[in-house]
Amino acid sequence: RAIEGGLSQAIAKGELSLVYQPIVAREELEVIGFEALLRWNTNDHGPISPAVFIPIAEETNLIHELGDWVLGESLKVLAEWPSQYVSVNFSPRQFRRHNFVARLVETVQRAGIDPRRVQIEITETAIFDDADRAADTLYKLRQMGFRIALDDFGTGYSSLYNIRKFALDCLKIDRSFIDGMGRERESAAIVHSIIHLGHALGLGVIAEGVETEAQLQALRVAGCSHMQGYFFSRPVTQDVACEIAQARY
Ligand code: G
Ligand code: G
Ligand code: MN
Ligand code: NA
Repeated sequence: RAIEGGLSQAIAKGELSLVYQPIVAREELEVIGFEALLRWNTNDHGPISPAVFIPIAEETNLIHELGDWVLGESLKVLAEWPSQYVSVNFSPRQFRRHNFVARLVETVQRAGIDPRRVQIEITETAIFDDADRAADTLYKLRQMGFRIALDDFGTGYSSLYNIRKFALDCLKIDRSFIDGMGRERESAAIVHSIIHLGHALGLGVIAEGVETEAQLQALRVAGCSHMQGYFFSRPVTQDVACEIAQARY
């Protein structure tokens, strides 16, 4: 397929880049980390969304090459921030790759980075399909000091019973629920439930897709610990991320 062919050359052609979106803490709204988000700007057809090309990369081995590039770049920019962590998305196949933990540890050590400044974002599908193996992988990562975030929480098929098994640091509430919060009682109820669940399990909760002051206030009242979204900042270039990180607003 055309996308697959283009993607296999995207790194060499310099068509890939990362943007970074701040994650803020609820009280002072200080920036405690950034999520790294991949962008592909093709010379021939302009930008293609990761929502389109990540699934295609997932079907082939290209996801590993892309993932290695993303991690390498994320660790480079991390060295320019005073204290923040970088939150990196890993697709299910990356997470299940042979020697995933060993490779990650080696890359991070070689870059001279403290694993506590690296957050691994995985989705429910990555861990609930083979729960025992995933639990073992997460345990090892956590032992090494990595942070673990469960992304898009609430949209998958997680068994709440199984979630106890996993060594997690935080849940990321999917932005569809934040979006619906002001309009539908159901979304608001789900947001509150996830925040309570997080507290009960000793996990942080990051609300994604916060776009308005009203959402920020509602989330604060509900006790949500961290937030991310256009209200604070869109994903920004490496240079802007560095300014934001230094300013610690
Ligand atoms: O940034 P945007 O909303 O366009 O991202 C769309 C989707 O692509 C999101 O689900 C996001 O998690 C995913 N994504 C973005 N960057 C990466 C990446 O570096 N690796 C993986 N595996 N997924 C990514
Ligand atoms: O699946 P994941 O959570 O990794 O996807 C993150 C995606 O959400 C990114 O593509 C990012 O650009 C997008 N995003 C981040 N903040 C907002 C927001 O406030 N509103 C909307 N609509 N999208 C957002
Ligand atoms: Mn994410
Ligand atoms: Na998400």
